Amino acid sequence: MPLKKIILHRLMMRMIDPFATSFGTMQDKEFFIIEALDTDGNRGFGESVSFPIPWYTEETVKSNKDIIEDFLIPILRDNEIEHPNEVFPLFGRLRGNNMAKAAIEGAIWDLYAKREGIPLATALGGEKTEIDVGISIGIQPTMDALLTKIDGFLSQGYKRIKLKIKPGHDVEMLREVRKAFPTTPIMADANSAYTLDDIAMLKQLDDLNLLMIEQPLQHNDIIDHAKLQKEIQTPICLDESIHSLYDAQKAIELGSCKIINIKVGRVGGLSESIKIHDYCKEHGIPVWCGGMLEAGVGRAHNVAITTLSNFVLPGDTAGSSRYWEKDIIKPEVVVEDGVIKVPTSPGIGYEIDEEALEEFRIQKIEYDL
Ligand code: OSB
Ligand code: MG
Repeated sequence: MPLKKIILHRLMMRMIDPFATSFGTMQDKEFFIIEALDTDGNRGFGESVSFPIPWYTEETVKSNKDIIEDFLIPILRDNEIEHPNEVFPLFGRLRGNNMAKAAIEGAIWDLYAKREGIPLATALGGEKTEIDVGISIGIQPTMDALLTKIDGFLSQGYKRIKLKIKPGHDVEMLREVRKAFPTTPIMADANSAYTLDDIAMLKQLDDLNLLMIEQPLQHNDIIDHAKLQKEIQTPICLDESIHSLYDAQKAIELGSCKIINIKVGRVGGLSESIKIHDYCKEHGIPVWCGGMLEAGVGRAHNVAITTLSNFVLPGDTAGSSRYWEKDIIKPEVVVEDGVIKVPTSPGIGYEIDEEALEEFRIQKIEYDL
């Protein structure tokens, strides 16, 4: 691929509602859109999903910029790339920094699919024409507010509800929700808020018929999760602990989880996501696509990867309007009856809304390749 230039667009967007988890509350989202240009005038787009504060993983918006500028751009300058599958191995000499790597790789995948004239989903080997989606609801100030939120999202058609939990806001809250919504597919996400000392509480969740509990224990752990999974019936889904195919293999071998949440940024990109997907499929482990409160570009990538066949559980890829007054793509991602129709035009299948990009942009940096 005749790569010509990489552009970093640093954006600041305000979410309609604050999003509260066990690790903190977010409303203003600062992130990068990465644009990859070739010498033929094609433009591919990726999105970096790191947050300004390193409370989900160790990466930050600033660390992403440094890694991209100091290491990833020089690698792109020094190497010819025929296919996007070559990008992650080229970056492989550098440890970690998966979100920085994934943002660049994602832009190159989009560029590749556009050059081939095929949808990104097709380029990735996906076959679904529409995907099922659920919704992740942050911790709410009151029980009434929470029940109203759930009701509203169910009437919009979302196929499963994910509720954030933390110590003191867990089993009783979930019991009340289960009472109000006896048959709704519900799951809980702890974002690493518990330890094995909390096993008595975690066992009580078994009565609530939850689809799964996501990342109850420490963010890099697979040992204690294996111990916990032996003690509880609720399937454990790992999020934070899985950074690579290697992690997925070890977690499955140990019995640390029965389900895996794949986030493209967390695992270093689409190529590694496909590998994890394939390995999980061979080993009978269902996967679903997690979210990082993405704007339209990252959202479009999530839609594309979810078209692979083992994404059998509804993901967190909600519609643009759940987060943003105005998104940066045209059309926006729309959810109807709990499904998103997969776009059929080349690449990510959504156009960049150039006016919106400019409106939200706080910095633009260009790197010639
Ligand atoms: O743990 O899945 C998570 C948001 C920010 C950081 C971590 C997580 C989340 C979500 C929201 O659950 C998913 C989304 O709607 O994008
Ligand atoms: Mg999670």
